[in-house]
Amino acid sequence: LLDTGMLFPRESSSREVKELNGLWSFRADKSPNRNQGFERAWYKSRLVETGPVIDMPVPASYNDVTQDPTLRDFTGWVWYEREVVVPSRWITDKGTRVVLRVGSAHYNSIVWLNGVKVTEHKGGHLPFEAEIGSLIREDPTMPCRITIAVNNTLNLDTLPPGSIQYLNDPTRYPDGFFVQNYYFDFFNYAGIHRPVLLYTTPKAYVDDITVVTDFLDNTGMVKYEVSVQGAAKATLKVTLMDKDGRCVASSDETSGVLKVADVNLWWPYLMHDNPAYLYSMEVRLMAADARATYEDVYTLPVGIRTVKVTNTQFLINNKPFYFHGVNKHEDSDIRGKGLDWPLIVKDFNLIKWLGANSFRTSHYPYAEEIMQMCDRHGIVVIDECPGVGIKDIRSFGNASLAHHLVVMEELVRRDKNHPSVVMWSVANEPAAEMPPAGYYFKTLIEHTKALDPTRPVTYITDSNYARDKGAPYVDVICVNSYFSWYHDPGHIEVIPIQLNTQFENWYGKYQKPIIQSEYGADAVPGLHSDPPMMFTEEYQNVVLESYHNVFDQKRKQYVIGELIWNFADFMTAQGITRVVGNKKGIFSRQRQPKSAAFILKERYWRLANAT
Ligand code: GCB
Repeated sequence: LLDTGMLFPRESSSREVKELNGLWSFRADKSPNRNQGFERAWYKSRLVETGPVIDMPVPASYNDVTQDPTLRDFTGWVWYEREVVVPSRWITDKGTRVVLRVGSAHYNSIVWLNGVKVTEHKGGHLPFEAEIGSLIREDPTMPCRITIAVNNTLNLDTLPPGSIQYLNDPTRYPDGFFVQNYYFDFFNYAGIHRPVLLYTTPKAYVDDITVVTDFLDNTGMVKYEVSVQGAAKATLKVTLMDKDGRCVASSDETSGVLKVADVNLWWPYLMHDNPAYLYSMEVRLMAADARATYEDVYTLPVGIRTVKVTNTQFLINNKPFYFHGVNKHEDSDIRGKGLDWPLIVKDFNLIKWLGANSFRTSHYPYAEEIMQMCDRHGIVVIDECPGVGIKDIRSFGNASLAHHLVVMEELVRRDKNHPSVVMWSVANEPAAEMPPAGYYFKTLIEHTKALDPTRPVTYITDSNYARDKGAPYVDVICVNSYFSWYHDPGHIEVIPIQLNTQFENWYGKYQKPIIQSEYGADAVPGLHSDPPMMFTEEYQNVVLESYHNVFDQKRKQYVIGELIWNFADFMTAQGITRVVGNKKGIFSRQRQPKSAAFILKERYWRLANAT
């Protein structure tokens, strides 16, 4: 199990944050073995001294920023570097911990400070960090040079998995030709995707906080546990404050239960007229050593709510919750998967315009900044790990499983305190009928439940209800289907019968509630035909409406949600079924509505008003 916390870096009276976003120097290692950077130790000097560099924005995917097709489609190590001015008080005050944090970099990363390796991390969607205080103090006159090498190569043990295929036929391919194959349907954008920053804490500090919430009648309960590092002896003051900053409960213990009278529960928006209520939990740590007294202050937003699953319902605060929402991607023009505030805010505005109450983080964890927005806006989240494209039997092996367990540990550690997160998804459309899938998902789901006993766990399936080997272990059945698209293309009339059969089969076998976790059809914006034909806006409309008719019959029984595929068009690898990306968005990639968006808007508001 992971032995440190990963609290979101926040400023406080004891903590400073310095963002390192902006332009970094950059070079892709295009040497034949992709390894020149290591052979020549590019991290030892300034990057510009070992070859040409270009400007690269951080955060952003590097793929779509230049005019160079070999960089867009690059597989291998790329090198980022910049120098930082560290405030002198951080250096002179030896009681200050200085931490370098990367919000995410895809996929495998190694980080050096002034040529000394400080950390490495496998996995493209979760944060990692390293303490660098002692290194920057070694020679305070030296500039602080940060080098980050990032490799986007996917193999059978990465998550998501992929494989490299060498094509050695000299009559057909140039020398050294290889391709990166992967079995998921979005472009393998790469680079430093989320903010890089330095932050400080005192030497003795709050390392982690875990809250679990409950309520009885009007009394809220916040069960908490604080872990402290760097202090043999410390005193703690935990204060829970309401929205107006008034203390509603407090304690001096490192763990305990805070009771909140006349509790304001955290409700999804549309479900309550005072939704998304957040308390603030201030954790104040006082530690003393022979020379000085340190104080660390960290404030965590806390939403008090419960989640439960029955045979037929999903309950939030004991009230049935029906998911009517979207699947998303972190994806947009030019920046690829790079965190972008205008885009994030636009997407939230569109979600609310639609009247959607939820989304799934298909197919990997999104930036924690997005999870915080969900907490504040009352948008419910199914939090998915990057277990997408597990199709090759070798990806069910021990090494893959071991890594998958670690990724779930990292995800739960980061997102456990978000009230908006109501369920974990450990995978999307794995080859769940293969023999090793039973053991694999049993282990993975049990591990996730041990990490977080409070949330249901699922994975998203597209396999046959009778042969799916992981379904016995999930709490909620999440099914994807594309009737009249990938099956019986053009035949809308099959949808009612096939969709009814799908629901009846799954419910009949498992008696668990079901979410239609994907459905949809591609529509090229502006393409029209009546009668509808595939790829037109009209066809997308009738597919959605046919699905909706069936949802409405089953909604009162055991179908507990519908998530459209997809919120917006997004980029994919090039292939004969994709027209510059996947066009199943109800918004274009530029976030303009197709006509389906208006159908969903009408439906979601109707559903919201019906509950
Ligand atoms: C799916 C996948 C999703 C794809 C979608 C499609 O089942 O889960 O990643 O993009 O279908 O459009 O094919």
